[in-house]
Amino acid sequence: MPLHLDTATTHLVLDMAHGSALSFLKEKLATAKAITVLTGAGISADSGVPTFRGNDGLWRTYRAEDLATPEAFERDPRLVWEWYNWRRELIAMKQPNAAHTAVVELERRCQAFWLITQNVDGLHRAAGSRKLSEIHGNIWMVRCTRCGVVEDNRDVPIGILPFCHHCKSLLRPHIVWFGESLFAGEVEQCSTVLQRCDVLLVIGTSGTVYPAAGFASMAKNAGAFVVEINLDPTPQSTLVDVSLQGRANDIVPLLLEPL
Ligand code: BV8
Ligand code: ZN
Repeated sequence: MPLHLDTATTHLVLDMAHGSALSFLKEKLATAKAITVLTGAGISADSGVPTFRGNDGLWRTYRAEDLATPEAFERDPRLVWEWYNWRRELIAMKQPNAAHTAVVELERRCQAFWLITQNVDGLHRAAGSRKLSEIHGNIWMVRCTRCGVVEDNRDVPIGILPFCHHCKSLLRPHIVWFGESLFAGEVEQCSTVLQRCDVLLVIGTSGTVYPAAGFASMAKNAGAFVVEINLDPTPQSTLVDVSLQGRANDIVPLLLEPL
C-alpha cells in the first residue's frame, strides 16, 4: 500500500514498508523532549489477552453493562467476581510482549516520559514500566467497599466472595467501572503529560471510552505530533498526524531501532 497523503486531512496513512516514513518517525521520537504513550487492550492482544471489542472480545461473551458497573456489583457481586476471576486466571498465564518492552525502552530513553494505560492487566508493570497511570485500575488490586483500603491481592478465592481483613466488609476489584469517575488526580496528571508532550503515541485503543477517547485531541490541540498504531482505523485516525496500521508487537519495536 503506497504512502498517501489524504489531502482532506493532514494525516499520513503509510505502509510500514516505507522506510523513509519510518526513519522520519524514529527521528521524531529520538529528538522529542517529552513523550507520552496512551495504550489500550490492543497492546496486550499480542500477549494473548482478549480485547474488549474485537471478534474474540471479552464483551462478546458478556455485556459491559452487566458486569463492569457499580450497579452490576451491587446487584450480583458473585457474578462480577466470577468474571474478574476468570480474567485473572487468563491473564496470569500471559507475558508482556515486544510492544510492552519497547514502551519500557522509550521510558528509559526519554527523561520526560509518561505512559497512560487503559489496561487493567498489569502487563506494562510486569514489563518494567514505572512512569505510568493505570487509569482504569489494576485487576490484581482489590479495594474494600467500606474502609477503602487498596491492596494487591492475587489470590481472591474462586467462587467465594472476598472480605476485608480490616473491617470484614466486601472487597471489590480496584477497577474504574462505567459511570465511575477516574481515581482522584488521574485526569489532572493525564492532562499535564498530554499538554506537555512533543509526541503522543496512541497504541491499540478503539478510542471509544471517555475520558481516554479525548486524550489524542487534547495532545494534538496542545501542539503534539500524534501517532496512532492500530490494526484498524479508529474514530481518531483522521485526527492524528500519522496512522500506522499493523500489530503493535511488530510496529512499536521498529520505532526504537537505530536511525
Ligand atoms: C467517567 C474497566 C466521569 C472495566 C473500563 C453515561 C453515563 C456515565 C458515563 C458515561 C455515559 N456515557 C458516556 C460515559 C462515559 C463512559 C464512556 O466513555 N462510555 C462509553 C462506552 C461511551 N466513561 C466512563 O464511565 C468513565 N468514567 O466518564 O467518569 C463520569 C462519571 C459519572 C457519570 C458521567 C461521567 C469510566 C470508563 C472506564 C470504564 N472501564 N475498564 C474492566 O476492564 O474490567 S473501559 C474498558 O474499555 C477497558 O478499560 C478498555 O481498556 C477500555 C477501552 O477499550 P480499548 O482499550 O480501546 O479496547 P478495545 O477492545 O475497545 O479496542 C482494542 C483496539 O486495539 C482496537 O482498536 C483494535 O483494532 C486494536 N488492536 C487489536 N489487536 C491489536 C490492536 N492494535 C494493535 N496491535 C494489535 N495486535
Ligand atoms: Zn475494610
